[in-house]
Amino acid sequence: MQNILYVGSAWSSSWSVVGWMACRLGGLPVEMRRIFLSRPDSPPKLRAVSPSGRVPVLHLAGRPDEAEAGMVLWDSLAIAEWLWERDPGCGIWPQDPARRAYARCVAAEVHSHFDEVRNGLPMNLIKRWPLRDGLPSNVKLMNRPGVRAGTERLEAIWRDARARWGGPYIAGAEFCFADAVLAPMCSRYVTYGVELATDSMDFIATQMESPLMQAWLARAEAEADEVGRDIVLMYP
Ligand SMILES: N[C@@H](CCC(=O)N[C@@H](CS)C(=O)NCC(=O)O)C(=O)O
Repeated sequence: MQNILYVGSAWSSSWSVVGWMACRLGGLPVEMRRIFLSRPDSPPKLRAVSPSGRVPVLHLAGRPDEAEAGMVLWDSLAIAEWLWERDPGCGIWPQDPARRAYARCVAAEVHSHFDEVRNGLPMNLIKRWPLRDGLPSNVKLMNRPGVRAGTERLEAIWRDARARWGGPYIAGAEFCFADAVLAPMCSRYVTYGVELATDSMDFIATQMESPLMQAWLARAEAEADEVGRDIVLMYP
């Protein structure tokens, strides 16, 4: 029996990135199964595997005598915390308690909030927003309610984290689960060509260049070839 991680499309399902990165940071081998979202048959397919009707959702294998065998974990943060409990030395959180507490705050805040940024700048890892008169035509998107305020809060988090822990990642030298939650957020500013402060652009570049993000981007590129780039570019 294999652990199975159900995910959405690699190019557009931001929480799927988070769930997959959690499994990698936690050292859990998984078989990935994709369910396309936003299709007429998506809701029944999602409900068949996920109590919330959302992905990522992790179906655990394991021996019948293990407490969690056969369990279904249906939220990225819950998956990450289960992985940490299973192996507290794994890469989900920093080993240092202060860094770990900080990383947990960041992950929890970003997991709980920022819907305006998510909806205003939908994730699309393949698309690049067009230029008009040499400038990205993203002004309207950034002016959607809450997008600027959310962006300013994200920039404040990145700035504080680097000042406190020295970077390049949120709690120092090691990429942890808080970075996994932030990586898809960062990708939105690349997709829409949004110019932020120099230190924010540097944080975003670090996230986009991390080995885990690079591996996920390769998956998104392969999927775009498989599905057809014209279709992928139509989203959102
Ligand atoms: N809080 C959840 C959020 C999961 C979520 O909203 N996933 C989206 C995809 S990115 C989803 O499954 N949406 C259902 C749909 O589009 O039908 C988590 O952290 O796992």
